[in-house]
Amino acid sequence: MLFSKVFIPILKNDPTEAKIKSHKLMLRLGMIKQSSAGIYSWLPLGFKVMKKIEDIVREEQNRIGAQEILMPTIQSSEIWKESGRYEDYGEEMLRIKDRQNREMLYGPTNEELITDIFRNSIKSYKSLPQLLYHIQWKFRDELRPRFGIMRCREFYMKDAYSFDISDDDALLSYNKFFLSYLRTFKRMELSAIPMAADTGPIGGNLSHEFIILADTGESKIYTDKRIFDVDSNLTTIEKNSLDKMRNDFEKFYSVTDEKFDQKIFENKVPEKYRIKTKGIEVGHIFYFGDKYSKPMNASVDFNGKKEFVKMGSYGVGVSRLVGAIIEAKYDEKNEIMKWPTSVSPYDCSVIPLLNKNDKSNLEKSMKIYNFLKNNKIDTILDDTYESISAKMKKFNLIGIPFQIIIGKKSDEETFEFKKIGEEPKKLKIEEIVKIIKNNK
Ligand code: 5CA
Repeated sequence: MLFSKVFIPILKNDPTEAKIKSHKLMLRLGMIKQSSAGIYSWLPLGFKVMKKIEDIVREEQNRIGAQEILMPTIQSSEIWKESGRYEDYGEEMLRIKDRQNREMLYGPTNEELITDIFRNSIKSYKSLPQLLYHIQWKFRDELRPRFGIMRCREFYMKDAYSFDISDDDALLSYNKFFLSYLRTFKRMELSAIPMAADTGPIGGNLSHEFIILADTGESKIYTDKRIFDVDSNLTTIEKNSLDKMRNDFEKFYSVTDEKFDQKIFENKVPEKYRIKTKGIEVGHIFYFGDKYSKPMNASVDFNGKKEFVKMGSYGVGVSRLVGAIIEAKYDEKNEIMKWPTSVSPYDCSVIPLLNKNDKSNLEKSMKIYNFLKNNKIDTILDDTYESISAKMKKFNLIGIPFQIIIGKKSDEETFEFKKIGEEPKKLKIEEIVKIIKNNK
C-alpha cells in the first residue's frame, strides 16, 4: 500500500483520555475508534493485526483437532433458563426483546448454545471426543469498561468447548488446549504463564488463566521464576506427554489473587524465585464436568447406559491480545513499537526521502515496492513529502519490524535496511527479501 492512500488516521500526540500505553498507541495510530463506552470500530491498521492474531489462534486450534463452527451473537433466553444461568449472570448480560416480545440476549459466552447444538446431534459415545470452537464477538456489559480494547463491552473471543465420556478423557482434552495455548502465545512472542485460577460465572473446579506479566495488567499474580523455564515444546498430543507437561508446570506455585495463600507461597517458593506482580489475562480454560450437560440433558449412549457428557470450555481474548502485545513490545519512552513479525500489520516499510522536483527516489522506491510485492512481502511505501525524520518517527511508532530507507546517498544496487530500533546495513534487495522471508 501507498501511505498516501491508506486509512491510518494518525494523531500528532497521545490522546489525553488514555491511561495505559496500549490504549494511547492504538488511538494515536488510528487502529481503533471508540463508538460508545467500551465499544470500538476497528480501522485498517488495528484490524490487520487482529486478523493475524485470529489466524494463529485458528491454526493452533486446528492442530489439536478442534473443528471450527460459527454460532450467532444473539441467543434465546430459553437455553440460559435451562442451565440456570439466566438470573445468575446479572447485569453483565445485555438482554433484548424481539418484536414478538421474546427474550433474547447478546451472548457473553456460549456454553448453553453449544450444549444445545451437541445434544440434538450426538447420540453415541463413539462420536466422542468432540472439540468445537468459534471466533465470534461477545458482549458483556462491564460496569467499568476501561483501557480501550483491554476491558471493553464488545470484544472478539475464541471460545472452544470439549465433550467427553469420562473425567479422564475430559482431562486429556483440557491438556490439549493447555498445550495449544502455550503454542499460540509463543507464536506471538509472548510468554504467557498458566496460573491456577478461580472459575467465576463459568463454573467448575479446575481452571487456568494464561497471563502475561505487565505492570498495567488487572490481574494480581503470585508465581515462581522457574516456571518460565519449563519446556513447552511438545510436538505430540499423546496423553502421557501432555500429563507430564502439565505436571512440569504445576510443580511451581503460580496462582491468581483469588487462589493466593501467603503460607503456601512462602513454603513452596524460595525467596529468590518469588514473583508478586500484575499481569494481563489473555486466555482462560475451565473444566466443569456435567455442570451444563446435566440440567440441559446432554447425554450419550454408553453401552446401553445414559451418560451426561463431561465438558470444558476454553477462551482466548483475540481482540485483547492486540493491546497485550503492545503492552509487552512498546517502548513508550523512546516511542518505538516492535510488532512480532507473526502479527505485524505489514512485513516491511519503504521510507524514502522525497523531493517534488526530483522523482528519482520515488521511482527507485516504487521499483523496490513492486519487487517486494511480487515476492509476497506485504509492504507499505511512504510516498508522502514529509521530512525523513518525521517519517522515521512515524514508522517507529507504527512498529513494522523491517525498514528500507532510501536516503540521499542510496545507490542503485544496495539499500539501507534495518530491523526497527537497530543499526542499518547496506544490502541488495534479494538479500533483504531472504531475511524478511526467513523471519516470517
Ligand atoms: N466461556 C469461557 C471460556 S470460552 C469464558 O468466557 N472465559 S472468560 O470469561 O475468561 O473469557 C475468555 C477471555 O476473553 C479472557 O481470558 C480474556 O482474554 C477475554 N475477555 C474477557 N472479558 C473481556 C473484556 N471485557 N474485554 C476484552 N477481553 C475480554
